[in-house]
Amino acid sequence: MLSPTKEPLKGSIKIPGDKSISHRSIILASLAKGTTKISNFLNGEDCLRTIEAFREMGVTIDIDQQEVEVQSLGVNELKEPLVPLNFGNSGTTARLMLGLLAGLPFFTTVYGDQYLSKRPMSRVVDPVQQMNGQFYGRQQNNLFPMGIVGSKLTGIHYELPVKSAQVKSAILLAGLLAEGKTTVVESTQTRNHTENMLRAFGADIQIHQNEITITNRKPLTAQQIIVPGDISSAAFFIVAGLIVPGSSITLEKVGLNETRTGLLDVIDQMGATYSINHIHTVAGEKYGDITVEYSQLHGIEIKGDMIPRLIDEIPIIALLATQAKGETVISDAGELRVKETDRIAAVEDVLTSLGATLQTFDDGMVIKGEQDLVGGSIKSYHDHRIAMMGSIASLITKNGVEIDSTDSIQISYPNFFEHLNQVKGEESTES
Ligand code: SPQ
Repeated sequence: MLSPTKEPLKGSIKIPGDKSISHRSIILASLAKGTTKISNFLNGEDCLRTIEAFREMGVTIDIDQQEVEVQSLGVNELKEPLVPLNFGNSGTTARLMLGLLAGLPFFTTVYGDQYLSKRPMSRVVDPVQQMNGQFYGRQQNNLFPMGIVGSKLTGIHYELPVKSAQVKSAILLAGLLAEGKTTVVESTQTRNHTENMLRAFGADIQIHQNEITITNRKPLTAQQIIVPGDISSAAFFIVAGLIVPGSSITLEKVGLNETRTGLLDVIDQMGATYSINHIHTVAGEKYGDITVEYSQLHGIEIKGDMIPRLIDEIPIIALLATQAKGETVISDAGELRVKETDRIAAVEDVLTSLGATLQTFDDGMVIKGEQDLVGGSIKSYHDHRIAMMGSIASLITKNGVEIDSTDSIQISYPNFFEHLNQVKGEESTES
């Protein structure tokens, strides 16, 4: 049982490394000849799946806490894996690797857990098939498990029909191995970590407004990477600090890439008191320290181009909205239905179980605040972001929160409970 807090939240937390950037650092380091050193790597379950996949292809990867060393002979020396690759719960590993494996000269089989096995892959398979990729999966090549017969790919010009950084990245990685030019056009910008890191590794990548073009003219060269803290993980403590009376928390070295900072714009519009200090940039990625104070907030509308900039934060924003005066309307977020679980349905179930009322619809929800949360038993749906949202909610409930399982939190924030207890001023009892 997670009990409500009696005291304001205080202190400073060193937020773990960004999940999206950690995945990409392993992928590009494995394609580059030489030794890449990665600091502040997210040592969580999803990123470890990406590491394991490349180890099966013959890359030497040593990991010591948050420090990783990747020694690769380069993309041309990757070996056919002897066993099926297990991507666990990781959608990012799945989508990015499909793009890459399609262009490598061997056969691979891939699979994931029961949740990943329900997530759509045709969004990647369709464009990469147009590049001559060959996939054999369940339900017309839409679902895992899947076999990939590596082939010679040819470049394409592709307009993304879905606002997805994973699809964009998969096509760029396929383009890195393809003959000719590959161009991806986005109607709304999604997170651009793949582009930033490809550039840092020396790829031939050109960006003109919303068009990204890659050719395979240049081999990648090994790098030193520092991964900023994950703003999607910081989000839980940003919201905690805003909703627990009297709180003041600092989140250190958090990634501030503008394709990810929609939450900061949201809290700004809601009237939050917060500041950002010590800003630096490494390999095109900005980071800094975020301090939030307990604030009186009001509801706002969240939609359109803002959505990809905060898609993973919507569950915790929904909790925030229960504590803001007036109506918060979230729309254009239908993508939430195909995440680790249907996050619109899960948010509705969790908040309702805790005593809140909200209305959901196909691509969003309406929440009227302020509402008192009684607390109770909730299901996490084996979704890390739902489990962490429920844990943060416990702080402001009357009776506390019982979660069926918090194991999924290992996916993106292994020391979440240590940090939660730290800001509560309590000894760590759960991890
Ligand atoms: O890896 P996974 O499971 O897809 O992770 C999630 C998350 O909440 O951690 C989504 F469920 O984040 C995605 C994000 O939603 C990570 C990501 C990336 O690293 O490229 C991009 C987003 O997904 P998408 O489908 O919009 O491209």
